[in-house]
Amino acid sequence: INTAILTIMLASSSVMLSCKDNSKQEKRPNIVFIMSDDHAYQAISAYDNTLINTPNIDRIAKEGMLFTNASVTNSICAPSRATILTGKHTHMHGKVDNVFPFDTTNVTFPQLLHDAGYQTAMFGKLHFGNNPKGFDEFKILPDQGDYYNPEFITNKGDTTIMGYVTDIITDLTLDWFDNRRDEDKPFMLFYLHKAPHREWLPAPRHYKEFTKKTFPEPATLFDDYKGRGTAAKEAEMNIREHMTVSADNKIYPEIAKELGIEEPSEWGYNVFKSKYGRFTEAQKAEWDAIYGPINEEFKKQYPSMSEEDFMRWKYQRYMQDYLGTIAAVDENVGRLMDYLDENGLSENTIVVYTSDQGFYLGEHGWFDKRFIYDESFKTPLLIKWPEKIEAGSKNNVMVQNLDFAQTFLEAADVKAPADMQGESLMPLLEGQPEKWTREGVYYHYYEYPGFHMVKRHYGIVTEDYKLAHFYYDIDEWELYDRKKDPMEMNNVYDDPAYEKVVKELKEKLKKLRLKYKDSEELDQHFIQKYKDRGIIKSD
Ligand code: SGN
Ligand code: CA
Repeated sequence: INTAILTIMLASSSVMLSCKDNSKQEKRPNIVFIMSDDHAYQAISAYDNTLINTPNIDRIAKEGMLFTNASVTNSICAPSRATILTGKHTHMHGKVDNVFPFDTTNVTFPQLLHDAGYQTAMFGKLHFGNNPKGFDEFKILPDQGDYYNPEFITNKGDTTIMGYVTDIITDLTLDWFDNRRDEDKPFMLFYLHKAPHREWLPAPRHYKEFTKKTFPEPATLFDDYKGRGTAAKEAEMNIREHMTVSADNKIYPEIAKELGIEEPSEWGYNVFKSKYGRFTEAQKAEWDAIYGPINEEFKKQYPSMSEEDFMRWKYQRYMQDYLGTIAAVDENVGRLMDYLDENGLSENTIVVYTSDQGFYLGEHGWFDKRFIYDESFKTPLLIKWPEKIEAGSKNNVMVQNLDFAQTFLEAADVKAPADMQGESLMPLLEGQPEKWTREGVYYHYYEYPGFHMVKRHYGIVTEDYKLAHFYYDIDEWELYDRKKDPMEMNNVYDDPAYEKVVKELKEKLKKLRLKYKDSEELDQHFIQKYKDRGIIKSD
């Protein structure tokens, strides 16, 4: 009898416990983490409406908070994503570049949320080299993925889905909401766009519209890099010199060859052919109807184009396609936001919109990213959470992608591991910026030699200054006065007027390196890996 009573008591207490747990869990917020790939803040109208209107992305800021000073710790795809997941600088989680695989023994915040009872799902582009851990469900693009008729890796095998990637990622997400979301649990959803990553293929409904537009040129489109160091001069990301006329500007390889245009490499032609080769006959016909006449017009004009005209033409082609892909991202973010509203999910859901880094839209004559300079260092960040964040608020403090993990863990009432290196954004979200004490942030870029040839560098960024050390095959320092020279045109490192500033910042940088456990030895360790791989020849 005693055993029977005990069993009943135990059973009922566990029912009570689980009821209690459920009511507690219901209060924990859902998290929707929206990230696009290479989405420059200059191309979100909540920041600047010169280039494009993004009413749906802007809704997140209107109903929440716009961060004007958010940045990444290493401006490149996979390292940024690994930092977001682990809450650590790239030298600590080890994924310092797009080259080497992510070490899956790292603890990521989705694993911790999953252990704490969250339902977890990921749809879209992860770009990691391996599958994410801690997810109940994922459907991710292999590597960079494709814009048209993309393949997906899922936890139930691989599949190809016909159509346009940005629409498909949203369809997959809404299908999960409708059919597999567990209403008894809070959820953590990663909704990750491939767009607007290079080679910028918009959906037909948008290329029809955007190829007719003309965009204002940035003031520094014809930058000659005179006021900068060797790294800016030697980087291979100038629109005129390094952007391909075929893959990037969508000139058919036959026409480019006929005109005698020398591509930076055969690569441009091959990428064009492989992307165009994915189209169905109907997609090809729609494409040709719009891009065919652009090609014909270019054929007529190119022979008499000056170098300047060519730069201008390439910039316009670049913007038309890049921004065209963003139009689809914005529409689809709207679909998701509407779904949350219509299903009573908006109130207790944190919605984040960000990118894996910033991007150059012709500033300094560039495309791509990687540098500590503002357009690539900064990243868009908009957060909405009606329960906590005052609608329409703005925040100017220096936050980083390093801070997401601890923020989400705190929001979910889960203790963050002691070795995470960010800071929870909770005080900022709750309108208590005085609790935020960070004075400067640390940055370190590694992928050199590699695509676009941006040299290895690390540095410190404060509200007023930016100090960077470019190393490995050079030893150069750069200092920018962010207030007086917001476009970062003049390196004032050797200017005697800044002697004191240099001294102080070097001291602060040294302290940050120590705090985050970065060092000369680690710099050498990551160079050695390139030697072992044969990317760098051993001396
Ligand atoms: C590709 C791009 C590069 C880009 C890297 C890294 N070329 O190699 O322009 O810098 O990816 O991008 S592409 O035309 O082949 O796409 S990242 O976002 O994945 O880091
Ligand atoms: Ca990216």
